[in-house]
Amino acid sequence: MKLAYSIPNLDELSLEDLDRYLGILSAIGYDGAETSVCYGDKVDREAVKKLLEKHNIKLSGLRSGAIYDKAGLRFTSPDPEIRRKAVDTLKKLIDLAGFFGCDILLGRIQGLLEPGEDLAQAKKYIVDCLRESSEYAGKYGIYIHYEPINRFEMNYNHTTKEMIEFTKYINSGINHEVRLLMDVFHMMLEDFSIPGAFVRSRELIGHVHFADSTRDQTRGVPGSGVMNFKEYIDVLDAMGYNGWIAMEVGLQDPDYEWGAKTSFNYISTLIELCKRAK
Ligand code: LER
Ligand code: MN
Repeated sequence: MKLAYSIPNLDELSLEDLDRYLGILSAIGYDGAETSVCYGDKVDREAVKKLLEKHNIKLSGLRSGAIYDKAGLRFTSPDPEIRRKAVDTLKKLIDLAGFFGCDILLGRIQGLLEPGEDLAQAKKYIVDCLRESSEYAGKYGIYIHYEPINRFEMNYNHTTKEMIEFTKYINSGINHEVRLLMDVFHMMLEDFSIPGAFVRSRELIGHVHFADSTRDQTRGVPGSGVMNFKEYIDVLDAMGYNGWIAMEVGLQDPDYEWGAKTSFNYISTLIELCKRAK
């Protein structure tokens, strides 16, 4: 399992600040940094690549939520123009991810359902948009990881069980499968049990987010709340999961370095203890 920590949105970070964040994470011992981008074609990919190589840090994935939160584009829009723009903007992000050889993390771009919109029709739109996008990602050999999101941040597609079913249906019509992004913060709010949700996701799990239950949507540092990370790590290990675990924790400076260090020390210790358990 590889550990990553969040950095601010790549297309809003100066190269100096990116250099600083990557230096902090590299010094702590992280394998990766996770970030969000709205317009993939606006990122100076060569300069970013140089800084990643300088600090020996990989991108664990590119989050796509800003395409909805910043550009206001969504898969569920009744307006075909908006859906087309959402997919085309995502494809530019996939081009960037393909350049870095990292995957795409996706959830919010499906968009909140507006009053009066029909969920069944909205899900049909999502199927078309995601199938087209996943096949496009296949060109680069990278994957889209689709995230179940809790009821306070999205108004449908909440539980692991319903998202396994929905993702299997999406995959039934394409060659390059969509995978699942399992985020313990959402699982805590929506699933019967987190270990059970992980085990059920085993055929589709492709990426994991860790954060603790405290604080608001900025999410708490692992160890600061009620989450049992020892159990989650052991279940992931038992499932043979060896992908990314990205800490999706608040980015407030000046706590940033403290949060990154505390998270790394806590989670990497549990991973080591799990490895050594007979
Ligand atoms: C993104 O990974 C996430 O967990 C939530 O912020 C989605 O709304
Ligand atoms: Mn998440």
